Amino acid sequence: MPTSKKNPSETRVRRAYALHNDKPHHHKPHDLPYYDPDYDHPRHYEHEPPDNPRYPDRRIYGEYASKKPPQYLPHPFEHACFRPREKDYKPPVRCGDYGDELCIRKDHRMLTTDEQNRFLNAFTQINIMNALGPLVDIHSNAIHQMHGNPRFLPWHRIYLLRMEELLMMVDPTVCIPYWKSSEEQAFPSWLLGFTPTVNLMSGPHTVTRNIGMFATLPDTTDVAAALANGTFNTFASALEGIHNSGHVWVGGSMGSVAFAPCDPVFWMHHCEIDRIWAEWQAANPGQDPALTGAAAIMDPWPETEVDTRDITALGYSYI
Ligand SMILES: [Cu+2]
Repeated sequence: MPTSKKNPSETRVRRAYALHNDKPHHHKPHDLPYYDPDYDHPRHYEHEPPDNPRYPDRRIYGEYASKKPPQYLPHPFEHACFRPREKDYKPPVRCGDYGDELCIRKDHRMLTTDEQNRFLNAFTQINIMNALGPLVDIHSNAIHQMHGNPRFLPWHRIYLLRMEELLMMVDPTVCIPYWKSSEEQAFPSWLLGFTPTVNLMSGPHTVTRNIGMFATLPDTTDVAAALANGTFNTFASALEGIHNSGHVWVGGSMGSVAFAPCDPVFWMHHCEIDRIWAEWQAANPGQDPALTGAAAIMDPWPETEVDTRDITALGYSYI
């Protein structure tokens, strides 16, 4: 592999190392300060996600989980939570495990104040335990080929599920609500003051927004037009376009692939995209993405495209 086409994460590690050494560092001769894209010799991406010894939970991080988790370093949840005495325990809040709870995903406008608070509290908890950052980092890794092709919908279906499982480890009553932006034409007001800082591989990122500055929000006519498509590829590409505009409409972190999942509205936006897909699936039985071989595996997780077809089998529903 030519040294000028290094994996970006290697560069990041070297940069972090240089900072850590606190010595002046210089560009090495092979670290050119410019880069001309060359389509005949595309960038080489590592096929193995980085080994991350801090996150041994394979259920959530898939191939990103440590291959050899050190004995002395338990999962963040295993030692981050105090436990009350048995006689003081108040179900259902618990920590470190989740079972087979079925999630009923609701329109965020149907949530009670208590449900809104539980969602934001669980989001905050997984964030301060540094369990959210590595999930966001998975989204910044282009090797998963999750945008601009038929993997878009099935891949994000599993991604949402992993997030929901993480939230449910803190509070099993929490499900990801959906944001029907085409109908509302407004940002969920209860999220406006919530701009968390998330620790990513690239460093801490604080959520910003630039609502309505750089795009208009697709409306119900756009969604109806997407739903009218009779084949998966025409439907999914129309829906991905609507989804892209929603990202840009929120702006700030949501406008960037690497940072978008730091904003809780990312999950509510994708929940709505997933809900629209489920609605289309019910109306177009048997129309599945044509994915085979490696493209049919929703890496870094083991689920295949076939596993993503039935949301009830995945353990959730929409009302
Ligand atoms: Cu995405």
